[in-house]
Amino acid sequence: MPSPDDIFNDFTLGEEERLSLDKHGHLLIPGLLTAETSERLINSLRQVTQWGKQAVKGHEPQRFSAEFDEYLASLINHPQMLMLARNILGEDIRYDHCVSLVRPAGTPAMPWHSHEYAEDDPGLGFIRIFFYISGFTSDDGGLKVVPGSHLYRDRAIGARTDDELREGWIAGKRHPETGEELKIEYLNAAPGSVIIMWTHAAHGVVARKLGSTTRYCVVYAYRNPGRTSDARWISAGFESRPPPGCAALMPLY
Ligand SMILES: O=C(O)CCC(=O)C(=O)O
Ligand SMILES: [Fe+2]
Repeated sequence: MPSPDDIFNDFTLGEEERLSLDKHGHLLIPGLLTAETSERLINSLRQVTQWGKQAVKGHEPQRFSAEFDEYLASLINHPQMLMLARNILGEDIRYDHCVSLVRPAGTPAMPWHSHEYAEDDPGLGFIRIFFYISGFTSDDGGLKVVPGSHLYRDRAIGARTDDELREGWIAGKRHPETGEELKIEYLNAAPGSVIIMWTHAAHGVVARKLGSTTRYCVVYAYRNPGRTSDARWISAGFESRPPPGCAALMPLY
């Protein structure tokens, strides 16, 4: 049984999981979030969505979610979150952002893309920890990926459709370690699943069906310090007055 302070059910990210993450670029952990965490997160995300209606440009509640909600902020240095991030990135880590990814019924697909960080230095890692509170299916708000694509550390991956990606970026490329041809994988996630992804991985999101429910998700990002980060969504005010215990995680370098 999880204790009341736990956000995750019993789980240790060991060598096997680390190898899988490094090989594929993502790791799906089904049902990791406790029921209570899921409930609190949904309340927080609804609140953040409300704030979003009066968004100020440059400090949008969606992008700076932890700055608009105390519960979301309290998870930045939650012991289980830090353990997960440090098991992958090593001891020296920084918080980079906390973004709400709430997709109501009818939300269109998100095109293929990747994200940047230290393209020239594979020693500097950047991970995203997605909390897929309501889960998704591969045809309804699902995340799709290209296992192995993260190893190219290419920030410029982009395509509007699966075919465009297959005929474009993927064409002729192989997994640098296994030699297998790269291909698209459509994920399915049970409610409460967590997906960890290296930031350079190619990914896109399938449209949320018109008759579906709202897909609730929030992503926390951590990285090794060493380079600037385009996605570092931390306001000056939040950086100078971080949540309790978070000061060491805030600096850029
Ligand atoms: O909404 C999602 O599932 C993923 C969104 C995304 O591409 C991102 O946060 O980088
Ligand atoms: Fe993305």
